[in-house]
Amino acid sequence: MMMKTKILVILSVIFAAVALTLESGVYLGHISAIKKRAKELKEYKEEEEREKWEELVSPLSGSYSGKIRLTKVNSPFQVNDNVFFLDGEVEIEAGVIFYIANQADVWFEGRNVESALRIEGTESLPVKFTSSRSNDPESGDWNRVVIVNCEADVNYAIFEYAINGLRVSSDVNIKNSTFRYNLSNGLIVGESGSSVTHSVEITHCNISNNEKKGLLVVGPRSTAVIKLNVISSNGTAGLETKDYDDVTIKQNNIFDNEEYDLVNSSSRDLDAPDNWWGTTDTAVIDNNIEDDDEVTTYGSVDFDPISDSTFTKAGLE
Ligand SMILES: [Ca+2]
Ligand SMILES: [Ca+2]
Repeated sequence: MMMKTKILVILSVIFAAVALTLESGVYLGHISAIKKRAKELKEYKEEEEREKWEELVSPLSGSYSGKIRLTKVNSPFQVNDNVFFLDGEVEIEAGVIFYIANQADVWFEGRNVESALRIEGTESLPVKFTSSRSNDPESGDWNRVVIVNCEADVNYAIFEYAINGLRVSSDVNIKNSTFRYNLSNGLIVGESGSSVTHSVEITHCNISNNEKKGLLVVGPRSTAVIKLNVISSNGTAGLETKDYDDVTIKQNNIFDNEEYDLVNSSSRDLDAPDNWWGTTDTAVIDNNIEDDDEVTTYGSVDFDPISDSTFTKAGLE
């Protein structure tokens, strides 16, 4: 190759390299501008999203709808009369406390649109629904929490000193929650006469010291999974199944309830295998279960096989 051509080739390579460097610089500049813009857009959207949520302050009264957030900073919330959260989304932060008075109700309900509720308690900061007489609370001080037509996730919540702690007629997942010191029942699943189908999961809960039933399943269209709970020291029954489509009762510790551990007041036979009943004496277990032996119109309960020891994983995680 001639010297002149060589130089030309070298020069054109250098030019190309310089051009490429410049171009990639411009290109990188473009990328970072796009990234910056995307970040701004994301922040703007997040801000806009935040603005759409309404943060409530105490006292609560009347009805609220839309996107509602109850924060620990604004807690505790005084409830003096019935409060309704309707047609929207509700988020309740860990550590929020509701002081409820005068036999008031707290409703979470979708009336015109399906609603959603998230109770986001933690082990150290549960969400508490309790009596406004915090120094001297008594069972029955307030009425109940109701969740109806409202998909709900309930984690680490406490329902205490009500008439009925909680009634649910929705697709609800209840975990790590405590139902105690209620005048009537701790937790009611379903609604008699309802034709709406819903499924309820109750796991890792402590249901104890309620004066009537710890847990009552009355919904004719309910599918309920009741697993790894501790159900003890309730009055008339630890657990009563009255009406249901499908109920699974498994790996619970159900013991030391005053009158009966389990009542099957449905005419259908019930399977409740693999639970700990506080004893391995099957005659004693059957005596503590009110079924066809005690009331001829009731279905029987097949509790075989029984667990021969307590489920250590049952109760709060
Ligand atoms: Ca029996
Ligand atoms: Ca029996």
